[in-house]
Amino acid sequence: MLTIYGVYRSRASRVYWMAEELGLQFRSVPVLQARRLVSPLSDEAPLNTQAPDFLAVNPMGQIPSIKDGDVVMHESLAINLYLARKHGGPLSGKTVEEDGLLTMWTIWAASQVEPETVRIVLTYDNGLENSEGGKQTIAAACRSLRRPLAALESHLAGKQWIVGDRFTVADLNIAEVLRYAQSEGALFDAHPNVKAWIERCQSRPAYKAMQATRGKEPMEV
Ligand SMILES: N[C@@H](CCC(=O)N[C@@H](CS)C(=O)NCC(=O)O)C(=O)O
Repeated sequence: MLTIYGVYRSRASRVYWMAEELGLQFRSVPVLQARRLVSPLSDEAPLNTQAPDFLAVNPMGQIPSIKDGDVVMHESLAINLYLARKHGGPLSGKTVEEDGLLTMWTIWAASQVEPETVRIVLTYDNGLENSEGGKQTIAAACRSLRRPLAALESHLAGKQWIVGDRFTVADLNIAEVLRYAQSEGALFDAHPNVKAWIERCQSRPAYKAMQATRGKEPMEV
């Protein structure tokens, strides 16, 4: 059975959403981010990203990771490409060409979008969004997101989904990366195709199921 290491309040949410979409049975091993703990290496600390037992799974000390038979994988977006390809169906590419586009859009999300959206979400996580420095960080990230969002806006003109005529792993991966910027409503108001598309993605039952479980997870540990 597929094992997912992580917690829902992390990038593991992407993999949990994917597993829901595919109707996969999985075992979830809760691994907390070490940065959320005062003494991650103490004997009483829950399993976390700096624990030797977890570093044996992912020497990078990051969640999510998966074990699937003999395969151990890290990198949330790559895990989703793997699960889509392994389990097939509409979320995966029907042709080599579609497969190439799913990979392209996923790498685009990781390289062109995520560094900026993470700056935004971390500013909020650290409670700095109303500080002068925090406001400047968010404004700079929003400026850097203008070009990728404009590109996505024109790509989505007259389209419901990123690749082909259906929801795929590319939609899921990009929607999860962009979710980190959703606090910035004006960014989405300025890109109505992107706004309507992300709402479509987030209205899917599998997304709602993932969010329902995430909502039950404690914010503080
Ligand atoms: N590129 C990696 C990034 C993984 C990552 O940075 N995960 C964070 C949680 S969202 C983490 O494990 N941080 C370790 C920590 O905070 O201790 C991926 O997409 O899987």
